[in-house]
Amino acid sequence: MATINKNFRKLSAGYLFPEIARRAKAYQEAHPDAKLHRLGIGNTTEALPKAVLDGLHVKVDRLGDAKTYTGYGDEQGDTPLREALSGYYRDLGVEIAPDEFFVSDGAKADAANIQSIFGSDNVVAIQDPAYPVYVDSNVVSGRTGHFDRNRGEYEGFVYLAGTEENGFFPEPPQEKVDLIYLCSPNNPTGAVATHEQLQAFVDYARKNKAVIIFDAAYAEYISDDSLPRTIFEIPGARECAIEINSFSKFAGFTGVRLGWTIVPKELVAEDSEPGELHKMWFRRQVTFFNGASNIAQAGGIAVLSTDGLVQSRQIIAYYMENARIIREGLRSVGLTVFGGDNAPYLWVKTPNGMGSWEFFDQLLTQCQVIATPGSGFGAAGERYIRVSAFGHRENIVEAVDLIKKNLVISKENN
Ligand code: PL4
Repeated sequence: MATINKNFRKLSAGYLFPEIARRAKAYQEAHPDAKLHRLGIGNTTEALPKAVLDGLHVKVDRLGDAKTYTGYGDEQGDTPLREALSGYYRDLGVEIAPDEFFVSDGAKADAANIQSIFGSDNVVAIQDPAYPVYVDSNVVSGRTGHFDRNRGEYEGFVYLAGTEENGFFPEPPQEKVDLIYLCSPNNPTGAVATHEQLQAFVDYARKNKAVIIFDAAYAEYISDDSLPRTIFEIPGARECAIEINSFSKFAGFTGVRLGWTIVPKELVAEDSEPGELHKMWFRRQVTFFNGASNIAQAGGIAVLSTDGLVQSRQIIAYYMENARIIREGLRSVGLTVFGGDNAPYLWVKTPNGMGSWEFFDQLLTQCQVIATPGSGFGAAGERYIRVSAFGHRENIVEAVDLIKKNLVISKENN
């Protein structure tokens, strides 16, 4: 008799993004003439630049000739791409050996799967609010008790709240935890950790033999050179951190699909030797994953070329100009806005202490603008919404104009 993984029953609600899509669809069906402005899901919209397209085309052509055709590659990624990634980190002032990179088909799957190399009794600390994958993957793997609806939290997790008071980047936990998920630049708040803030986590992790899982999917959006773009800029991080990153937002690969994870050879857990976790992730990937698409990997190499970097960064600058337009527009109607300086997300306080979903509905019905309710990222996200800066400029400008024109904010309590 088969039984189910009952941890799935613990999951608090439907996955956030399909729920947003469901509500948007219902509104569209009820208002077929309405033009919706989608600033919800962080989805890239601008065309790939020439240098990257050229890299993709060359690989496609090579697949069309038996003399240059290639089938399965190494599960951990093609060596030229891992060498190019190593060069990219060298330019950031950090040495990572090519064989410490594990190329993937994107950061989401790695963020969900990485917990599988750790014990099921590990205590997990999560930034709150956070990208839902960190939470849900650990719930399904049995590292929590039930979801407490009153508190909006799972029993057993240690939540590290990002609040206005701490600039949306928390301090390390007071108690002993084993795994710590950090995301900087942060989804959803747009906050970026300083060297000092990350150093405090690295010091904590080394002292407690904890491991930091660091999601740097938006690192390329940092324009302030005083801020760290990788956790490996922090002394001691090689012993205690794994970094997950992606070409999705870096280079518009949300549909192409390509990412990477760095597991340094010095990384240790309480009961492991240096090198063991690195070998375990290798073993996990070669067993359960068959490698990223070779076309996508050729595209990744093109992104990391001199022209590819220049052209990809021009597109990032375009999205960051969107962020500036959104920030100024929302502030002009009296909303309190955070983020959007070194990240493509703006974290907006709901007016009059309104609930996140309530404000989501107000933006949808009054302005035909779709944002993401902050509560979907955790209890600390309640009374905020996230606005994504991805989108065509004309759509962004139109959305901001609609908000300026149609959003009704009661002035009394705001
Ligand atoms: C919508 C912090 C977006 N259906 O594209 P990937 O897999 O390389 O990257 C996923 C990812 C990883 N880490 C962080 C992220 O923010 C994301 C993408 N997040 C968003 O709007 O929050 C896209 C979400 C997608 C999903 O469920 O991830």
